[in-house]
Amino acid sequence: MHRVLITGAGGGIGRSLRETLRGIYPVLRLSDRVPIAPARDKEELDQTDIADMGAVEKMVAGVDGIIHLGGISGENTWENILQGNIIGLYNVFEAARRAGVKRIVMATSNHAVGFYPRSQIIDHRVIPRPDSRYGVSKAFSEALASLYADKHGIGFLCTRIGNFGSKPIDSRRLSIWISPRDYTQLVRIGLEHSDIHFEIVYGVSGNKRSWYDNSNAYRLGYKPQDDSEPYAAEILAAEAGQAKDPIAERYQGGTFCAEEFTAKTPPD
Ligand code: 15L
Repeated sequence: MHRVLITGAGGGIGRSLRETLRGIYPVLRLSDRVPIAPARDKEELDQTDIADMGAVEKMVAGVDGIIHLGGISGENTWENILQGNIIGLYNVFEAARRAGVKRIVMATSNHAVGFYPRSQIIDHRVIPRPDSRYGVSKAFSEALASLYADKHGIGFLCTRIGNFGSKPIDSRRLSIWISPRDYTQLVRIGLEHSDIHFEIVYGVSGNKRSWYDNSNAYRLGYKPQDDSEPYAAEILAAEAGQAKDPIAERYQGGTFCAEEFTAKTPPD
């Protein structure tokens, strides 16, 4: 990997990877829809709306690998999801194919499978159960990645990210938190592992309270260094006695499941 492109480089995960991958690859190309902090040595800046195919073709020219974080990162209107996460995503994968890119690390999300109950441990083989339009777009991203792997030979690591941050922020995130250094490790596996065709892994730290069987990540060499457990007592004490939405509490996707929920009975 000589030149690695990060899309969505101005967002929280992008800004963090900009630092943790600095010096790991000879050139980082940093792209976002909005202006980002000025380029330093060994960095290239790009401003692209990924819904614009012409701009996307320029964005991917000359890159060896892509970390695709761009697009909409939470629930939104269908029109915005369509532009950013369906059309924009297609443009990135298709332009990558035309440019001969060999590897893509994709930021998919726990919300592609958010309607699995918290009582169930799920692995990378379960069928999608999206909890939102956003979650549907992430399930679409995994399907499109599978197509571009099988038909065009691009290697994909789809990372179903839980919640990225320096520490878990609430009780739900104790099960799905990922630290910056653990996510950096997963991204590097995605770009550098010698044998990746199409893989789904959970982008979570080694959390004791995890809802995921992340054996596929471990098979690829992932050794998480962090666990949310040291934060658990304080978070649980702070939430004790708080009123909670029963739908949000029942499912892994939390409030993404509860928003706009109109079914008479909660699904199994
Ligand atoms: C996501 O997929 C979002 O990108 C992030 O903002 C959080 O909402 C996260 O999921 C989560 O479930 O906590």
